[in-house]
Amino acid sequence: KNMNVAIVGATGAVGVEILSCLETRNFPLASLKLLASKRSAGKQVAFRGQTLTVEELTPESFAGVDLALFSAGGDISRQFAPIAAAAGCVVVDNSSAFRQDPDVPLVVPEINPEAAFDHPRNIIANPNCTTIITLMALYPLHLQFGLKTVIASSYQAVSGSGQQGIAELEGQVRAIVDGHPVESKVYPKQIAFNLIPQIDNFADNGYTKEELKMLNEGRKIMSLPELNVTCTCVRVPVYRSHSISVVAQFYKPVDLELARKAFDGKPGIALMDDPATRTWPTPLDSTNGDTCYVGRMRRDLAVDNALNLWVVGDQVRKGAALNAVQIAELLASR
Ligand code: 2RA
Repeated sequence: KNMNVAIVGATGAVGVEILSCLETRNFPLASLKLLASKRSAGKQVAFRGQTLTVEELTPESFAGVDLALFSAGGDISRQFAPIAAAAGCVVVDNSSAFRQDPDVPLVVPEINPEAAFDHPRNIIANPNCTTIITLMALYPLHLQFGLKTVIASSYQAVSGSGQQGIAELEGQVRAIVDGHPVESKVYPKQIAFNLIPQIDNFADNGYTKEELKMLNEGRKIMSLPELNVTCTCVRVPVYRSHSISVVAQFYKPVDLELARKAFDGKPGIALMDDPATRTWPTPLDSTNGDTCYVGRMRRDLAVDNALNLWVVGDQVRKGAALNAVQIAELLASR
């Protein structure tokens, strides 16, 4: 069914990638509307050999729209997603605004596709990028061994902060190479050649909201209310892909050879793992691609009945834009 689609936040890092996914995946479009702030209105954007003009987002923008893909921050989603939904539009929202709402499904198409069709508020939430990428590796293992506990550390690309994050890293590297003073606006300290152990705000328990997303979203997406997750999320000077180091403990006895086969035939995830040939995935291997990669898989030495593994994935694509478009494809398929 050809759909009338709108992209809210069309000029942002994720919005641009959503457009690319719609184009390369030949999404069944009846029409496409690009919506952004007043500042971006009027911009010309190439799409399928045509030129589209970015329009200013207003409450009236959703008339005649079947599906709206939002990636313009939580405030815009909280204000406009209910307006779009009330206009009869189904919203796929990339922000964290509705993810924990019991009436809003939180969907990774490879994990819980059926949840996408139960959206009483006409809103479907796209999970956080780090959650999506980590679960792409953990879910096949969960099916084999029953996931119990996750201990993770993430190494998150600056694209997670949008175009401004990418620009800050590039600007700082250039300044350092040229011997010019370094400016930090997006992050509290220099990110170039550095690591920042805070992503999003702190909660009362000393964790950041980013770290609690892995716990809360993991439980909801896999319907595992007993799942235990502890996570440290770190910003690293990488442009586009997130990497996560994971210790995953299971209920059923773990078998490494069986675990290595768990990804066979699973779309969107692949093993890249052979220590003998120094084969393991890096952020540059997943950047601009649709596939998440798993490597360094081994039985954990400290935690019983657990696997230790390394996962990488493109934060802008599978972490955000591609996952949202795949949800849209699920809806278009019915
Ligand atoms: C980040 N996951 O990386 C958050 C939002 N994209 O900043």
